[in-house]
Amino acid sequence: MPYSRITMTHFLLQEQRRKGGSGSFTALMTDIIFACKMIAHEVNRGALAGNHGLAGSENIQGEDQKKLDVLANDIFLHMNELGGNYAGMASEELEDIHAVTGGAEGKYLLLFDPLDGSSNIDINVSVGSIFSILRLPEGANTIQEAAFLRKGVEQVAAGYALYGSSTMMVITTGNGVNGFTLDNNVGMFMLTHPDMQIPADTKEFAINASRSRFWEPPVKRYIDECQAGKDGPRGKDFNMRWVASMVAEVHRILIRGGVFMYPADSENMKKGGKLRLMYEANPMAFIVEQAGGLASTGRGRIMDLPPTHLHQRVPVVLGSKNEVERIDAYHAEFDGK
Ligand code: AFP
Repeated sequence: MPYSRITMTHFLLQEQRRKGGSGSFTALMTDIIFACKMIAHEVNRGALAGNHGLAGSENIQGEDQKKLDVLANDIFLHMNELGGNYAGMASEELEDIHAVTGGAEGKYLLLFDPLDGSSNIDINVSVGSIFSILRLPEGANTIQEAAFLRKGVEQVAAGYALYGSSTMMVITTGNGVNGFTLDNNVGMFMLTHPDMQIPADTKEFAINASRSRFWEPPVKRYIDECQAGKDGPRGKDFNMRWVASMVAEVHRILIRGGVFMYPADSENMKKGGKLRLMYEANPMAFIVEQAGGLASTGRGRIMDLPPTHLHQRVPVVLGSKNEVERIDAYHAEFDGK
């Protein structure tokens, strides 16, 4: 059989040629690919490199930073600054935006969560990096937070790297979703999962059930009905998964369907929810929608939300279309709409 593997770089070049563009996606992604490979290497070396454990600091969210959170953030900032494609960056681990000064003048903004699911690092369970790319607004010559505060529908590309049993990158540039697996021997991501599609129906849900006492009635109703199985109103048995790593949950949903929920509840409502809009919910919503799924707060499309601040939190319900529509309908019914 003739050799037919396609590297991510070649895939992006082909995409760009199809669109008649100048190859900018390739340039935008190159440094992110480098960063993800280096983070994968550090995650993989784990305790051998002394990479496990706490860094002894807190991030802007008041969460204890792990050594690898800090290292992954430094790698992302450094690699993407070198390439000169970005005018500014924003990260889960940084309170303020990071304006890129000196060198080439970038035309894009990069938002990222350098190591999502980091409570899993020390126990050797999957973690990941999430990123979102926006075009710099016309005429913006000083980079301020306001330049980043744009709706998810304005993203030009988004993706994640999953550091699991193999390292994968899954990306969208608004023309479907494609997955690439890192071949460690040659150091390149190869197209292994072309045109990923989320089935519209599922028998699997993911939610942190330890929070059930805080849930709103529509969430409780949905989960109760799933748990009632064959004899309940859904007439079928459901399975439950919770990895506590959004990247791993979204990846599972892209491979075999499912619904993932981190709703606003009576305990986190004041903060707006748990997950962050700009560098978790929006990029994942873009990917999920491009794969035929839906991403909602339960009360509206995530990518239509006008952001108010960089570290804004939102409720998240995403995955198989028919399930997300059902959960939205339960919220609308509860709200009397
Ligand atoms: P960490 O990166 O702080 O571990 O948070 C991970 C996360 O943002 C998301 O990836 C998980 O789905 C969710 O939080 C897990 O939250 P619980 O700890 O409440 O299960």
